[in-house]
Amino acid sequence: AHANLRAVTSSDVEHFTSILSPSSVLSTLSPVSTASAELDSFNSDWMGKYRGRGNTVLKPRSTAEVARIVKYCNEHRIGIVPQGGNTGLVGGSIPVGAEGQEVVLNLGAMKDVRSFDPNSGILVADAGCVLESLSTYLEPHGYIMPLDLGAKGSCQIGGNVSTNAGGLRLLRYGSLHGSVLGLEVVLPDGTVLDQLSTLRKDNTGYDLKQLFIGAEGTLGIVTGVSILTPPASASINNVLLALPHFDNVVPLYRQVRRRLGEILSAFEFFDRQCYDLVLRHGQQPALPSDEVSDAQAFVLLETSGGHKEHDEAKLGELLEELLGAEGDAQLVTTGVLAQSQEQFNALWRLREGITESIGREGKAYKYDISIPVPKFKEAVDTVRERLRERGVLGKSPGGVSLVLGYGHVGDGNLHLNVVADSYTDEINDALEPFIFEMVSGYRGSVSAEHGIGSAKVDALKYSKGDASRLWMKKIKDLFDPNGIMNPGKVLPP
Ligand code: FAD
Ligand code: 2HG
Ligand code: ZN
Repeated sequence: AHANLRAVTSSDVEHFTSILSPSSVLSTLSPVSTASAELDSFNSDWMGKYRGRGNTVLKPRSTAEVARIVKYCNEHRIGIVPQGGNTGLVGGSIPVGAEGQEVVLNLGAMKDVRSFDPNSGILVADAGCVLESLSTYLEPHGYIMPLDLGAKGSCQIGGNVSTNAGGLRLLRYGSLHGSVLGLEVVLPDGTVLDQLSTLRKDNTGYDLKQLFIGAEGTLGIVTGVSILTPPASASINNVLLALPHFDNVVPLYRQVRRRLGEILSAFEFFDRQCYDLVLRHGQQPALPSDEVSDAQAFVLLETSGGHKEHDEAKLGELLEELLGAEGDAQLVTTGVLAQSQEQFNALWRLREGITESIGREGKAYKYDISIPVPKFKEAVDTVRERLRERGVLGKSPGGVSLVLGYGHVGDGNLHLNVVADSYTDEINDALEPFIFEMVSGYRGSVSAEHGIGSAKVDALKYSKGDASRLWMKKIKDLFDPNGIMNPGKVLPP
């Protein structure tokens, strides 16, 4: 329970119905009396790991409505959990307090594009716009979103900003700290902070909006986003390469960067187990199985450039060089260059489908860490060995079936996933703080992109020292002195 907060009552629900339209309030309490099953999807996360006990969900339709809710909750010491597409992987979008101590404030009903300037590529949108719908909106204008992730069909731009989502294009278009130009945020006292700038350059004092990028809903509610979108490339290709072992990934990355230069737009890696897993869950093999029987690692690279012949010539030379190499110089066993839009999509599905396949396979213990790329395999092997020593690897029932490694090579971000049939203390204790200590030993980060949420609160100290955590807490207290905003997330109490 959160000591500073009280539970929502019928009289609060009555108030919410008076300030919002009737369909915007879901509550098990009177006068609304929604069946509790209808609240299930708002109280459970994408992985099925966290279960909240919120009794009230509010779906405001405007910034003014958000401000009214927040002001009331602040005055009455009711917690608020901002929720976007609920695809987060660290239990950040689910209430963790006692029953009814937090309302879920779901942004899904705020989904309009506010403006788009086809000259500058600057898009201003409501926080609840689904990422994929923004891509679809931009398509006829010849622009794309600067970020792309497997959850695009459900995650919202406000959620992306709040988690500082990375994804598959970061290598090319950089992080949201660069592409977000402005934000509109409802602060914990109900003030609307209008920083919805559409300027490329603005050096007038502290850049407050940066604080909300990656704040995971602990400092305020993002209601609008201004973002710089890049022009769509005329020519896009992708290639899947099979590697005999992981050690070749780094030299391959160097060679690919040298050869492809400015047209490289993604360089993603996944290990053998990931490849077999996605095939088991319905993806089509991209390469004949006898040709990849010895492959221990796969790399998916993408190019986006302005000139078809130029790009294809560059790619052709690279593939010739890679596939023609012999002896020690031979970094890849085989590879395939997509020949059609269908094949292009199918290659991407092999990579993007990993998270979903893991979800179908079992329960995942997820670690999204930044460590030096040459250490990716060592880290995965070390964790597997640890689980073996603890007697939980392969144990049935209740044991670990898979330890997988994949991720964004260009960003130094490894996704280390441990898959088991259930979430148990035994497995958790074998993994934590072991993995965090390992990451700290590499001078890495315990979260490269998914954030801290409720899952990694105890791990924060492995990446942020005493002084950093102290100043983070001061910032939190300054914005949210009553501790109503996403309580129990990011910072230890
Ligand atoms: P939610 O899950 O609803 O919320 C996430 C956090 O942000 C919570 O703490 C919540 O309180 C807060 N929040 C949400 N909206 C707001 C708002 N408007 N104002 C203030 N706070 C808010 N992440 C990556 O970084 N890279 C990836 O490649 C990637 N791939 C994924 C693939 C799959 C299949 C899945 C399921 C997830 C993936 N994720 C990835 C994680 C997740 O999708 C991202 O973190 C995403 O940005 C979350 O957006 P959302 O709208 O679903 O937010
Ligand atoms: C990805 O890169 C996502 O696919 C999800 O960040 C990673 O599921 C995961 O651990
Ligand atoms: Zn990722």
